[in-house]
Amino acid sequence: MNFSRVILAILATSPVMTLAAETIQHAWWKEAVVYQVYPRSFKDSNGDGVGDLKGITSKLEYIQRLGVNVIWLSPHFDSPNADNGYDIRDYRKVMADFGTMADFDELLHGIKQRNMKLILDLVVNHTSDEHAWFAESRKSKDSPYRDHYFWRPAKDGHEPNNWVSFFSGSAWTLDPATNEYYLHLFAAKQPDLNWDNPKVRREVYDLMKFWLDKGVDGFRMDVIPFISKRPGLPDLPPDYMTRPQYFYAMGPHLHEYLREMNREVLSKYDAMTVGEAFGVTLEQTPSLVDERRHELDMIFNFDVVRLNRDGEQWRDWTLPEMKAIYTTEDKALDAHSWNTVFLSNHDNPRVVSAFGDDSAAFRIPSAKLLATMVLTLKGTPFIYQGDELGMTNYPFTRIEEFDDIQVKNGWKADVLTGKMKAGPYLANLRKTSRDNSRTPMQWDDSSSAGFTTAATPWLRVNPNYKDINAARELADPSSIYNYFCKMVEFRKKTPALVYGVYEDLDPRNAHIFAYTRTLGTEKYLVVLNFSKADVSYTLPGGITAGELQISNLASRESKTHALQLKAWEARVYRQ
Ligand code: TEU
Repeated sequence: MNFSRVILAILATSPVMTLAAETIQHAWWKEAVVYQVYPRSFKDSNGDGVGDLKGITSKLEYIQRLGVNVIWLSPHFDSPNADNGYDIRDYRKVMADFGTMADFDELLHGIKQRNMKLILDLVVNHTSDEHAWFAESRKSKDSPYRDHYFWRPAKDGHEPNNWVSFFSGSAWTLDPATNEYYLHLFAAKQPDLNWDNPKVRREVYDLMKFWLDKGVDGFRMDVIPFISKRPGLPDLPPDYMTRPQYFYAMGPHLHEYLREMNREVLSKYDAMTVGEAFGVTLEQTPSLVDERRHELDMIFNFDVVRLNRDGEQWRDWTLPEMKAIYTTEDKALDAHSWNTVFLSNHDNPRVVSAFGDDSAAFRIPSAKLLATMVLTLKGTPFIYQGDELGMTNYPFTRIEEFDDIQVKNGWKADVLTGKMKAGPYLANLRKTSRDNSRTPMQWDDSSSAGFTTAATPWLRVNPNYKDINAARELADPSSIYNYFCKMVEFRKKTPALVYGVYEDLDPRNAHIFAYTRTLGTEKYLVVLNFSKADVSYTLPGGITAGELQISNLASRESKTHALQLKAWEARVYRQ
């Protein structure tokens, strides 16, 4: 549908202009709904237990039916898989486990044929230690590639500084070949690239062009705020030791490098960019996404998705805290900036387990409520594979069941050293581990949930696959999947849900999230009951609910100011 025309028509007839026509900057990526595919876990086509590109191609119809129009593909590049592809050995090659370049071309073709777009994962803060640049770099102190990375001699017989890795321990590893340390903010097999070296930046711009020239539509940029390091690599101040991301991010040349990347590459294509902004505060966000600065289109802010975490420890979150973040985000971003909305990804637990209620009684309504929220808030929605089915966290009980390097390193550093007890450590992982979202997609009730014909998939299938799977949900009109389809469709045909002004009507209410989205005379009211109790709710400010458009529990209540909401009920009204 042509939003521009609809919006101009609405504004032309609008007596009260809540949003002036000139403040709306249209863009396809603002109107998009993005679906993240984690290739390792999506669909295995050749029976080796690992998902692959042909598998994704075979499921494009499933994705298209959902109504999403952009696919974000987690890394599919050649990699030794120390961190499941976030350690790249060759940026121009497809990971052998996932197939060939011909398979990639076929996937891209299939996506385009269905009028969808594809964005890739640009992981350029670091490479694999098996990348040819690093292999050269480590050979000698005067290697022409030495300065592609950060090499430093020992300081008083120790690491060059006190920086910590996100995957436990020091961010420095001593390399015997030259007896110097190299920097890695993540695993030792993920050395950080030195962006202050113009040759590195040129290499990155070239590889971006390589994929854009193939026809991809943009990038999700992995930990992009970390690319500019603080000069002299000063020690982490003590209060940053448990949240080093805020020290590593936003280095002095970040804006300069992003603008250069934009000028040299992105401005020449109709591409979308979304930066993974780990360590970026809300106050800093506009400096990255204000369109007049020509840096990024939008970023992922982690305040909501990590609301349930204190460092790496699970904490119980409250609804007023969540609402306050959405309001602060909204206020921080003006008409020149755009936001994202997401509650999960491959680094976080399942959305229904983390923010809903995955018990048998409430899994379905709470998953639908969360879908309603993500698809009616302001910002481009990102949906992680399997969340459209209400897939849940995995019932991990033993350390051997995990695959993630973050878990394995953490176990060695914290449990095997006696710093933490195994029981509570596992209990925390059960709620927070990244592997919760990486278990294979549940396609049907055959063995391994139809993900693979191999005897053992690379990561265990959630035992609940007989109940929770795509085949079952496609056939059931009242399923989470079909509700998602309906919500995506509703958002796509409703400009107010994309561009409308956001207002939280009741910020302090501990159970109800009630907000409006207004564009000209078009206004929608969203009411979400975030509790397992039924709630009688009087709308604040004398508001009366209008015509009911969507309900996750087949409610019929309309035109009233006193709502009888069931547990986890979600409704959308047209005012
Ligand atoms: O993640 C960035 C990041 O810093 C965190 O989300 C991190 O994964 C971890 O959860 C910190 O506690 C990106 C990728 O999304 C992630 O999969 C990679 O492992 C990481 O970068 C390194 O490339």
